[in-house]
Formats: sequence, C-alpha cells, structure tokens
Amino acid sequence: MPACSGPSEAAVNEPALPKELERKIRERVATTPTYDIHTHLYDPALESLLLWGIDEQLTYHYLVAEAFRSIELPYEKYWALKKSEQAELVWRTLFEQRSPLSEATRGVITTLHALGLDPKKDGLPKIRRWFSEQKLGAFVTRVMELAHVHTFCMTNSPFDPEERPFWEKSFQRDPLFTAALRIDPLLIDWQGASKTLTEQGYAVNPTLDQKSLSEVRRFLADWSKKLNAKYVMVSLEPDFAYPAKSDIATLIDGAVLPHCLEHGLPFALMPGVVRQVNPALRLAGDGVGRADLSAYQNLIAAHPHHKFLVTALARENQHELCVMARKFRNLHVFGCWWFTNIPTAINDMTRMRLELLGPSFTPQHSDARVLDQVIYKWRHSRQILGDVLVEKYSDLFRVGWAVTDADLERDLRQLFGGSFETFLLANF
Ligand code: RAT
Ligand code: ZN
Repeated sequence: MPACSGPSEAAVNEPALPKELERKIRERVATTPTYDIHTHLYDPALESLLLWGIDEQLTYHYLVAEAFRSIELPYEKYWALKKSEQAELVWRTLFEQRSPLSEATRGVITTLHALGLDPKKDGLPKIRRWFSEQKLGAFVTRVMELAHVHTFCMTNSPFDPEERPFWEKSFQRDPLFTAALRIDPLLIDWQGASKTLTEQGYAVNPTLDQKSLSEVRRFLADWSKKLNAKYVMVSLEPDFAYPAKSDIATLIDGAVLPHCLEHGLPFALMPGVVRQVNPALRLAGDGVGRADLSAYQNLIAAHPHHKFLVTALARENQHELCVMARKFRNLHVFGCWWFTNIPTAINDMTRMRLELLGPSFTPQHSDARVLDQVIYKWRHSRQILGDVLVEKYSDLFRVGWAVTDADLERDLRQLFGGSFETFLLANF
C-alpha cells in the first residue's frame, strides 16, 4: 500500500477541536480588550494633532505611496493641493479606477462599514458629510468600542515643534492615552539635536563630552517625567552597529541606558527603516532594509538589567529576532510593524512567534496615525490571530490538552497587552 495517499488512519481518528470551542476562541480573540502599545494618535487635548475623518484616512501615507504608483502629476503639484483635493485624488485613483485590494485600501473599506457607511453606495460626499456631523469625544469612544482597545500609547516627541508647546504648558491628561518618549532626532543627528537641546536650556555642546551626556540625561529625565512615559523609543537604519565608536553608541551608553535603568523604563528599538529613499514622497518616502541584528544582540546581552522592546521592519529579520528573545528575557518582541502589517507577514510572524515564544510577546500594535484606522488595523489582525490560535489550540487538543475557558482568557489577556504590562513592571 502506498503510504502517502490521503490522510493517514491516525489523522482521521485524531480528535478535532470541538466546534463550540473553535467558535469561542474566535469570538474571544475578536473582543478581548487590548492595549494598543504603539500608535501615532494623540490625547484629544493636543487638539488638531489627533487626526480623524475620511480625508485623513485617504491621505494616510500608506495610501499616498500606493496612489503615486498610478498618478502622473508631479509630486510637488500633489503636495500643493489642499488636503481635501489630495483626498479626492487618492479616492479616484485607488477606489474608483481600481479595486481596493491592498491592505491599506481594504482597511478604509473595513473601517467605513464598521461605522455604518457603505463606500460604494454612499460615495465620498456623503461619507464626508457623515464625519462632519460627529463629535470628537463620542467618536473616540465609538472607535475604542468597535476596536476593543482599552488604552492607546502615543508617540511623543520633544523635537516636534507642534507637539512640544502642549507639554510645556501642561494639560489635563486623558487616562486612555499613555505616552512614549520618541528620541530619533537625538540619536540619529546629534549635531542638529544639540542645537535643539541648547535652545531648550540644556548646556550641551556638539562634542559629546561628559557634561553634554549628563545634560542629555537631564533632558531625558525632564521629558520622561513631563510625559509620564512608559518607554523610550527610537527607529534605526539597518546599518546600526553596537558596540561602536559613534555618536549614537556614545549617546546610548552615556545617556539613554543609564536613564532607562534609573527610571525603570524599557528602551524600544525599531530596526530596519531606510529613511527617505524617495524624499519627494515626504512621510511616505521611507523604505526598508534588513538590519544586522547582531548589534541588537550585543546591546541586549551586555545589559541584562535593562529592558528592551523590539519590532523589526524587515520580514527577513523576524526569525532571528524570535530566537534572540528565547535567549534574553529582557527582550520583549512586539507588533507587526508598518510594511509587515499585511496579512501575509502577520500570519507568518504570529505563527512563528507563538511556536518559538508561546504567549510571551505582544502580537500587534496599530501604528494608527488616524483614529478611525484603529478599527481596521485591529479587526484585520484579530482575524488572523483567531485563525492561528484555532490552529494552535487544535494542535494541542490533538496531543491531549484541552484549553479551558480560564486558560483562554488568561492567554488572550497576555497577548493583548498583559505580557507588555508585566514586562514594564519586571525587574531583571
Ligand atoms: O508606520 C508608520 O506610520 C511609519 O511612518 C512610522 O511612523 C513608524 O511607524 C514609526 O513609528 O517610525
Ligand atoms: Zn510608528
């Protein structure tokens, strides 16, 4: 008898996950409240910095990059248009002249339907009218309910001239929005950053001497306190090297790491961005490159008492990142970031992470720049996580372990922010 024709006798007799349990897993994955641990949304007190509405959705840089593949207009002419005109052009290009098959365009469709709108039938004018009738406070609540998000972590930059004044004059915080201190300009451009720090009253000079480093620490301490930051974050180009005789390594060793240890804050690292490969696309102009993760391994191994959150941009870096997390408990892997926030990559990365790490990671963050997007980002990811978990709990069932309600609830709590919050409090 040929051994490989059709399912084996053993497989046919293997117990399948009861349908009721499968239904419960999918339902719980779809509705467990989550901590959205990395977004570009803002506390509503920061006024116009919190983006929402259809024109913001349509001019999201993920869509702009896609639209430009089919727009012949010179880049500068597009940027000179009013936002509403840019949105109309994107709408025509990506939704009327072709089907919204990409992840970012499908996201608009998911979001609009969840809000009770029908993009095909209603058309842009009616959708705009609907948004103009919404009140921000109620809309925030509605989005959080639809996406089952309990808290957003913002991305907060003391280098952003529009954002900084809000923090300097202080305001009543909305507890639904926590903060993260973003320091890219400090680490990637010390010459420029030293000018900004000087303007803000820190006695630094372009040479990174001890005095400058201690002033950088003072700057980090002041801003971490002002923001009540949950972590300090940077995105880095693929060629980041550590250890090294570079400004960035000097700043990390002499200021960022001592600061993080003193204040118990994780250092979040996002390897793999290649900045401005096409500057004409502005915010949409960054690319991706495979990072040398040995630099990160060196950094994490040399600092066992520090905590590191890491998400990598290149798909090719995902396996080695998981293996690294198996070796270092002070590394917490999170999210399917930016170009990996597509079903193919989410599926692959989530399976691999569960297989290598169990539930000790945070599968997703929204990275939303527009409030409304939170709906699709979470719906799409939850769908995939549901499929993956049904498969993983089925595999377990087959080998004799039936997940209980309490197990399921605990595992999902960990995956939807619990592991992250435990990591924030951990002391290694
Ligand atoms: O995903 C994005 O919107 C990117 O533009 C980046 O902002 C990225 O998420 C980041 O945090 O650097
Ligand atoms: Zn981001």
